Amino acid sequence: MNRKKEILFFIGLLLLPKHNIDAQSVLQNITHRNKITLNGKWHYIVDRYETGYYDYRYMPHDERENPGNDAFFMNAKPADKSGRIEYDFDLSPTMYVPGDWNSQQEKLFYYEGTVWYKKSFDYTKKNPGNRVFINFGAVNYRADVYLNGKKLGIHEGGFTPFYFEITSLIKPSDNFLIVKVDNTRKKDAVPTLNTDWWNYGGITRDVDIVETAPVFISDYCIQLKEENKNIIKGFAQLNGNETDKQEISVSIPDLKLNKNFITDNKGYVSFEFSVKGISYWSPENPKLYDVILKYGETTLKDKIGFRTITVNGTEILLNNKPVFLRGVCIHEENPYDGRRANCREDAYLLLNWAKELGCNFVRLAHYPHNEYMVQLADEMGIMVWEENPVYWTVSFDNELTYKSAETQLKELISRDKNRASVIIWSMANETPPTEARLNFLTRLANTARQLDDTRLISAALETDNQEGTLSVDDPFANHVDIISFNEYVGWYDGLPEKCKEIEWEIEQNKPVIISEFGGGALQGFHADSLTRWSEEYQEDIYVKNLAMLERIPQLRGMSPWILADFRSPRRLLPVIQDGWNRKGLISEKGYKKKAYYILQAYYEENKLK
Ligand code: GCB
Repeated sequence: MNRKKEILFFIGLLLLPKHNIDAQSVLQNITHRNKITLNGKWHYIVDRYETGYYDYRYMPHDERENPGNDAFFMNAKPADKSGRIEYDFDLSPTMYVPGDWNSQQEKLFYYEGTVWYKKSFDYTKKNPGNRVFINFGAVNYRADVYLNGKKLGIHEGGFTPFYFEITSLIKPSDNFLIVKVDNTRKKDAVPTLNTDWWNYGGITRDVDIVETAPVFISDYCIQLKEENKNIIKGFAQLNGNETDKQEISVSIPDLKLNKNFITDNKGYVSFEFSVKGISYWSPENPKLYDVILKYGETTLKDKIGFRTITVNGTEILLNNKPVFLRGVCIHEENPYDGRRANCREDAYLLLNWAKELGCNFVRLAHYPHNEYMVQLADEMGIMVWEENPVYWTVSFDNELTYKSAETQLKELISRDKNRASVIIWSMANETPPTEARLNFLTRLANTARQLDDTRLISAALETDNQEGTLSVDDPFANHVDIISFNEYVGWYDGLPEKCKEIEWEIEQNKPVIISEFGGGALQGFHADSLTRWSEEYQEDIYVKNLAMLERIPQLRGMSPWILADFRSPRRLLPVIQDGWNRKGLISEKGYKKKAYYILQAYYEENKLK
């Protein structure tokens, strides 16, 4: 750097907002760590003008040396009867965490903006020398987090976990944790302004206080090697002593395995070891092994399945055997309550429906779902497609947008890399092919492959229609392992009858899965099959699409759109939609539509495919 550039660089650093420290991304395996939950009722203040964040000169309070009592994160109280404090968390209402605010408060149903949350708690460490962290499963979209009047940092991205160390700030009693949550949609964010799902705001996933030894295993990966079913490979990373070489062990009691490894002087070790007699994970045999990692006195348990997932020409191979993906798309929503799904029971509801439908596969659209979904999919034997929220028209030429997409993808891969059920990372959904977008998605795909070479890469693309002949003419198809696309013949594209005329010319020598097809129906509305919104119309779409898709020689699976009706602000037709996307096979009241049974029968017939 020349002198002038150097000076500009340092001036730049000085100008950066002081307190916007990024959260750390993923503390591996929160489930089995030593933790207490902060879930429950939290006080909240709806702050439309961000009064608690900016002063009257529109300067963020948290960028001042002395923020003063007007800053909401100070949680101030008047010192005496003359004191002036114009907010009070303890007099403000409460709502549940985890949970979106839209479904908990009628007046917040459409709200997009800032809400402040406060939770007070006491905490006694189990061991005085231990370290303490706070972990958030997800906050949509931006979280500014403060503990006891100090800013911990920020996190952007509504669907992935993040954490902060709070060892030096936490006290035995009267801690107050304050989170400013802002779900304002932004053009350059990921996702962007326009989506066909509800922008649920809030602390939508679990919040935990995690206590660890001074040095502990913060991350690890343990998976079968892609090319060899008898080799387990992975890594472990220590946090807290990055200077000495240290011993960690990995054991899998059921396989009579116990291995010791020595870290390098950055606390990192990668390993490979051979194993015999593995019972491989599959939908028919969702075997999970107890895996125990040990460092010093502390152990960390996980339940891990071992399988390989590869492609060979146009085949998808699970444990080296061809598999057909009988899937369905799912949004992270409990339709009964019209809210974000946020607990294990919600995950059960959705995945049980999928199982009953005959699925061995689900596409978790269009963003990372909560961890319960993949944990349960592991247990239930359901293969999973996970997706980054690069949806429709994100700002492909904006480097900051790219960085946000990349961070969210990395956080997702980091969180779920030990889940056998997860077989596909999807980079995006229905993005318009331009040069900038190709570059954006290719960089994402390269990042995903670098982080994880044991899974497949895809993206929901679109088809080209040349006089009734459909093909995939998208240069990003060269960068994926599986060609996936959404098609809506019979709904957005002609009437169901049109399916009969469609020819396929998919030239890529790769497996094909249809990431979406379908149409809308109001459950209980019956008419002839040409009447839009009737169950019969939707049924006909399924009958005709399934016959049409059979004509694709490389067809190796599908995930029709969608398991259940879901809320969308774009769906405004009175009586029929009323704010719901009606393409569900199941209504928001849990009733199955006729099309459900068509797909169920098709999957039953194709079980052995
Ligand atoms: C799509 C989108 C999905 C929409 C769906 C629809 O192609 O990928 O997010 O909800 O169509 O219902 O139009």
